[in-house]
Amino acid sequence: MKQTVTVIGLGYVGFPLSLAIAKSGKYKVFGLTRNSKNIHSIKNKLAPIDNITASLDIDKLDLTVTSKAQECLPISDFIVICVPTPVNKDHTPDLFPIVTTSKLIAKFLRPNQVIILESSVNPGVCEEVILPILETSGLAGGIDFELSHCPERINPGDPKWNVYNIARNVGSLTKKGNGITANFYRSFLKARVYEMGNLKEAESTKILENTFRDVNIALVNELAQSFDKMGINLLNVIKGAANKPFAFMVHYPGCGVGGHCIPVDPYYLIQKAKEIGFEQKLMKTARQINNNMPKYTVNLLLKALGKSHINLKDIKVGILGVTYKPDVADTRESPAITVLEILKDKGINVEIFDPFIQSISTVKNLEEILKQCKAIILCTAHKSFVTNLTSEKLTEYKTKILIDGRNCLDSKSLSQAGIYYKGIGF
Ligand code: SAJ
Repeated sequence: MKQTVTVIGLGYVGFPLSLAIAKSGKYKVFGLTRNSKNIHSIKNKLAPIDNITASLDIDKLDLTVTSKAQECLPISDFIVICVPTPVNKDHTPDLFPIVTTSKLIAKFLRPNQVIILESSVNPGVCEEVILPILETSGLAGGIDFELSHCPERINPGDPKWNVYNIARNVGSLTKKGNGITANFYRSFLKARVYEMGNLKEAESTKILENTFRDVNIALVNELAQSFDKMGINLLNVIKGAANKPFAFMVHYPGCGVGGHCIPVDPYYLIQKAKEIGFEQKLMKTARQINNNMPKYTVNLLLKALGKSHINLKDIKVGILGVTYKPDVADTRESPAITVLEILKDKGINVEIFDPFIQSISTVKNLEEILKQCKAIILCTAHKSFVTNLTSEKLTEYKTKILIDGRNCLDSKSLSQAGIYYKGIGF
């Protein structure tokens, strides 16, 4: 008799996961979501997200998608929580999705169920937030049911790393429960599954991974500003440092840090540390540096306009790309959105084009924006931009200024064509 699994949340994390579990053929899988759009897509055999591993044939799988918790939670052996863990406007953690989901599970909780959180949280959320809510059922965690944490590691748009081959860490209330949860993941993944000492260790691995990335990006973003003043090409310096065969990991400067992980996760730990009276100075400074990059990028444009004796009133600025990373239709925490807000606050006329986000685009294609805008800020290195924004094309459309927020274009040929080209860090 197959065991039953319910995955709550069918976005970038939950949908590929529910597919992977269903594809193993070992479980009856339910996808539980309130998102009727996702339910509709999946019932019509369409992946609700553009994650590469998710565009597979859905109707051959034992995967039932529903919005009715009573249909699946009471009969599930494993319940996996894959709901968003965003931050509020003041950067404090927004645990509302986790809390409401935990309350929903508590309503149907029964003995021997294994509740697994995949969403990224700071150390302590499982035991201090989720566990007390689940125990309102009258059942005791670690005795009547298990609570585990297996932090998600999805890298949207990555053609190589996917839910099947990315190693995972698992932490639980009890050692026995940890073994059960680790073996559950081992039953449908190819990757190694590592058993951590406890829930807090598992929660902390994810925060460390992403804070590490945010701090290192902040380092090169700060260097981009000082090296620019010193007339040093940071990209060449990074290239040189990268040929060191050990103890160096490349990160690149840019117009800012977006996405649902990197710019968000550090705030969870900053807040947790604050609650216990500790200030995470380095993480906070890194967040300030990265959050300032959209403003720094706009200032590069203003400087270019000044140097080119172009009045702000006389020009329309084109924004190329609004997603937070290339070729992924996701604008969460995207620095491009902040660039747009800054330009609009300055009363600058803008046009927007992102082939992945038609809803925000104000023109239909790249040619249209080049025709209308003689000053361009590139915020996302979509493949189509890198391929088409050649010196020939920009000369044809008489582009005057190009601020390359992702250092992804051929600076030499554009400058030689007489275009005022400026990257971040050179
Ligand atoms: N960015 C830089 N400079 C860099 C790298 C990234 O400015 O050197 C910017 C990107 O433009 C983007 C943001 O940071 O706006 C985040 O980029 P990302 O490549 O980290 O993209 P994410 O958010 O999809 O990160 C995911 C994360 N995966 C999980 O959290 C499970 C992250 O941990 C991975 O390290 C990352 O993929 C990856 O390796 O690509």
